[in-house]
Amino acid sequence: MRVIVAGGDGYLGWPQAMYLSRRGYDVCVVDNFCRRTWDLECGTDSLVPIWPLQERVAAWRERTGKTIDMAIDDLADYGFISALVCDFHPEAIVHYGEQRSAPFSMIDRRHAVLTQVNNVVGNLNLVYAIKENNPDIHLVKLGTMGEYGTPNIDIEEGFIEITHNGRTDTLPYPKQPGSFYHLSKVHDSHNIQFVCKIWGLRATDLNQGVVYGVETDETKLDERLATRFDYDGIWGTVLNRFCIEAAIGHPLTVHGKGGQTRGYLNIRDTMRCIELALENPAEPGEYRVFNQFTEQFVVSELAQLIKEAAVHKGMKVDIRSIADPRVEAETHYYNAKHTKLIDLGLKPHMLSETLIDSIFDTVQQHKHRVKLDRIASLVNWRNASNQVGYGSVSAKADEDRKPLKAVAGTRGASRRR
Ligand code: NAD
Ligand code: USQ
Repeated sequence: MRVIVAGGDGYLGWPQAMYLSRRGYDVCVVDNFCRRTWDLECGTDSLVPIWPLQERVAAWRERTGKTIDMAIDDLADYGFISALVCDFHPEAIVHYGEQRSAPFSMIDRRHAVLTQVNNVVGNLNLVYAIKENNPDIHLVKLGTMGEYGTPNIDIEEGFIEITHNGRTDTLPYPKQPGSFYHLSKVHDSHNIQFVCKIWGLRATDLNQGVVYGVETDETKLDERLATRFDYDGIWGTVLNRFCIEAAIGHPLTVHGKGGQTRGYLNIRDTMRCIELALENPAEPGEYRVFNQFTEQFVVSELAQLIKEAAVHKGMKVDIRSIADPRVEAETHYYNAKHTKLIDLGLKPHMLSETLIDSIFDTVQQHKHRVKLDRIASLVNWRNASNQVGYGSVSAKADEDRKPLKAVAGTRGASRRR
């Protein structure tokens, strides 16, 4: 099968491209490297060194004899994406190519707008490119469990049957997202559902939970094939952050009461879920939603699990509650259904000491690269103008915000090249 992986230079997109290539798919990755640019802006970096995409692809060919094609451009450029779909003839598009950090989207107005324009426009361009070139292409779109928020009832997979004033209907499950990023995913879902209805497109919207882990069978083959591993307060997700914090002797940063419950899955299961969606495509006109996670954890329970695994390896670990920088329920009911991918054949990797140990092994190897001043959660949801830059950049931004405009200009210039 021929597949475009949009966002194929990212944490999940790059290992996904290799995973599919190894199993005989013809893969083309699309990326404009905006994530690498955002790292430069935020002073953040992957814990594990990541090679340029061109070198990754060359190393993949050297190791496996297989080719992964590359297309370097912005999904916001419709001419580019439409020409690519026309030339590459994909049967499916896996769409990972969005701004994916909730804190980044909550920095200030510019980052909220950037997130929603980047995500909503890129996704709209993809569905138009499908409609215009081959409406039979299956769109496999990465959404998020955070679209649902934390309602006080069970969370269904996409739809809920409601009886109101004596009449019954099956309706999209109510959405209560908790950041401008999570909101962008809701907008995407609505747009995708709409085009399935009006144009008969086929789409799978994967409401994925928080991903953890850094190793797949493919990333292990060569250090040049490693994927990124974020730990900072903007891009790092909670379980990955706790592992790194434990390894460097930093207290585990539990937000508030730590009663926030979320769905989690190992990066290896992400790879397999996409394969399952591709192997079992939606029907023409069908918009389907799978909840893509394997286990639920309460944040405080997760901190305790990581602490126990770390202590077992001889580390000394403290858990510290810090004032929650987000506006979110710190304790709440949470019970989300997630049977559809299991029914298709997913065999989950459950979080165990072995899995935590393998993350610790990677962290030990690279912990000298940790930038200690990037660990704090610097973005507060209650502020409309957070400062996350370094020294003089922050001071200047306080004064007249020119440095942020300068950064925007740099990105625009690199895109035009
Ligand atoms: P990432 O930031 O590591 O990768 C995203 C990639 O997309 C980057 O390489 C970036 O350069 C590229 N990209 C973004 N906008 C683009 C554009 N306009 N044109 C071309 N390329 C663009 O993120 P990730 O962790 O790999 O997440 C991938 C997807 O999975 C995202 O949509 C995210 O919302 C979703 N997701 C991630 C997690 C998680 O825990 N990491 C959980 C649930 C859902
Ligand atoms: N949290 C802490 N301490 C930390 C970091 C986070 O207690 O140091 C808490 C947060 O307050 C939150 C929970 O842990 O309650 C999860 O936070 P996170 O940063 O791990 O995840 P989130 O911001 O929701 O975003 C991540 C990915 C995003 C994806 C989402 C899936 O960055 O792309 O969509 O997970 S979900 O959470 O299911 O919506």
